[in-house]
Amino acid sequence: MKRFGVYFITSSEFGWTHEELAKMTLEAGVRIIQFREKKMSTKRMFEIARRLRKMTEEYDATFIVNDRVDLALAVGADGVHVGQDDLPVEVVREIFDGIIGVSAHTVDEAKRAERFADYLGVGPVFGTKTKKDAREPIGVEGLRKIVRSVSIPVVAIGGINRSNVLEVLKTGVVGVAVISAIAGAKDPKEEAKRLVEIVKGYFSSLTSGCSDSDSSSDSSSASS
Ligand code: 3NM
Repeated sequence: MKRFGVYFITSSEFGWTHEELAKMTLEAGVRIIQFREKKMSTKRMFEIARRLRKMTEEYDATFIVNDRVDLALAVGADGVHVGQDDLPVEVVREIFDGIIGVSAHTVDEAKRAERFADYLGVGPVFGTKTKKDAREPIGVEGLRKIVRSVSIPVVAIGGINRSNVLEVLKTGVVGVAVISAIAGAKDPKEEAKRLVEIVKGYFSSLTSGCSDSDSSSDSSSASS
């Protein structure tokens, strides 16, 4: 697993379908898509997830299903992402042979998940309206602390957009997970393109050695 870059999470709450958002963001250069849906029937979710699996395959992109290991297995997703209140990650590891992501909000949660997870989703970094039960924002410093405390890749989440993405990247994360900055934009494809460009630019500046990132905490080239 290398850098994730822009990790887009689909949502049906911004006037677009999951498929429309996936298409626009894949065309914009996003290469990791998570299907996140809390309200639909399992049957409907299965149909959508199957289509997203096909679309991501066509773009050679990684496909992750949120919460639902059963759906991830049923559609052949590359990965599943679970929260602190979902199936315990050690159980997911026993039944799912793919990429496993876990949400963590504290150093303790991060360290506990680290043994079984492939990557962590850490946040909310900033305030977010998208997740109704989101915890208090941890801020860039809170994020940096967690990144430094684990040796697996970290993806930052929560209120991330074009104007704050660079300070987030400098903590050493491998990517930024985004919903509203893209799904809530007037032109999601254009917004995704811009965000992808900024993130790519940042990572290539690291490779060419001309960034002011905190190299002691930079795990963004982590591989697993
Ligand atoms: N998980 P936006 S915050 C899905 O803290 C989700 O674990 C979070 O959406 C966490 O980019 C969040 O619109 C919402 O803020 C992210």
